[in-house]
Amino acid sequence: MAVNLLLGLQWGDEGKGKIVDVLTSNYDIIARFQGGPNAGHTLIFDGHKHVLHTIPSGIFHKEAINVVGNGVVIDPVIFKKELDNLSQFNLDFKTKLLISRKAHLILPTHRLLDAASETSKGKAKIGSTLKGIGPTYMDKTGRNGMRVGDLELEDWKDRYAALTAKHIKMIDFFDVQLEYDLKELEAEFFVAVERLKELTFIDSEEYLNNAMKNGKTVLAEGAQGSMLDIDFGTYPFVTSSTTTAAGACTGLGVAPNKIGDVFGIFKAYTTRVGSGPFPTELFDEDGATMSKIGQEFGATTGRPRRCGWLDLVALKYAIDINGVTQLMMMKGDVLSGFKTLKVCTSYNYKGTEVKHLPYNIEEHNVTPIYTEVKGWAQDLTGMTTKDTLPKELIDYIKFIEDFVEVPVKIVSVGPDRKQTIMR
Ligand code: 2SA
Ligand code: MG
Repeated sequence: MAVNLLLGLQWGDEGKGKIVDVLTSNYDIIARFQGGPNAGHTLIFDGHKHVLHTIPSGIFHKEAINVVGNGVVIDPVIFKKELDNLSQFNLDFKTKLLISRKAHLILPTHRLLDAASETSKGKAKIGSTLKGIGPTYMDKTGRNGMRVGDLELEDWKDRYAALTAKHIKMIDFFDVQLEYDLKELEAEFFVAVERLKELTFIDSEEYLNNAMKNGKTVLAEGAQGSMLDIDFGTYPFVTSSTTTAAGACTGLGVAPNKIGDVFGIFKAYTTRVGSGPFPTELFDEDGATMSKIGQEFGATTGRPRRCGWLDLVALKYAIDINGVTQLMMMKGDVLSGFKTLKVCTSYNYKGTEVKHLPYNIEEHNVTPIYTEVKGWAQDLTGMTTKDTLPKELIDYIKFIEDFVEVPVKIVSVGPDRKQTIMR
């Protein structure tokens, strides 16, 4: 049995949470392999909206087991809040939600370090979610981090104290004004750790490989997007984990030859939250319409997301890196009413037309070259079958498929589980 992957191909917020939720009934296990509470996966069903940060999006399905893999970073405080928010559903977390012992912990001081680093950068800041993601992965690769499994050791509080003391010195080094009450943060952290310890810790690589040997199906749920990948994204304006397909191997302990289908999710347009280059960004009425109709606000921080046209150069780049086998197009409904749609099909890079993503895509180096296609007027949100989709939308999809050479298998026409059309 293989692991299928589901990944965002742009700068995050493609709608991964919704699609995992739609697909979950086909899988025994849903696993997160990277990122942490910087993610905001929104699920809408039965008229209610739920935002998940660390917990995999299969949690609402009766049968699915949800695994938080070793590549994830966990903030016990945010995790506890997430569990508390789900209390109304009477879910059996002890059996449905399994946590890798090798996942790293976000300490309160990691969050403070994130804030100190961002403040010290001034205008050049990354625009991080301030959840402590960067500093936690730094401690992981710097071999200083604390892991979930450490919480089973007698002396975990000593380790915590030593790492925190080091962080405080580092915060001082940044020399920025930061208000915090460490005692208060610590008290909250210790309570949250006790809640986390009530869950089941596992050696997730062994668990997943055994499960697959026993015929179980696994869906690995990515967070953020390929253009935020630590290696292949718009560095340094990226997150600190491997958001691309390879991250599922290192973040779960499954071998590359166990990867089956790779589902690539993209929006019919593009959004980005945080700083960094975004060649097709719009600063006009069209961008404002996408933002308004698409309700483009960060699901974790509430920040407005920047909006722009679909960038097929960047999309094709992401598809290649991930080995995408099927595409899923989200939020086509938001584009209803645009007479003409622009699609970026190449860049003018320092005076030359290029069809690949160059090393520098800052706006002074890159201008998008657009192909115009006809828009559609119809409201898509009530449509349920592919036969009802307007011709112009089908042409738009066909244009994308021809360019990237991968089929679009799902078209989402609204945020609800039910607003999903299979092709
Ligand atoms: P970080 O916090 O260190 O990972 O931030 C680094 C960059 O990665 C971006 N990033 C994201 N981009 C889109 N969506 C994300 N999740 C939330 C959402 C974001 C929010 O679902 O809306 O609520 O603001 C996410 N997480 C990280 C981030 O903006 C930085 O550019
Ligand atoms: Mg999101």
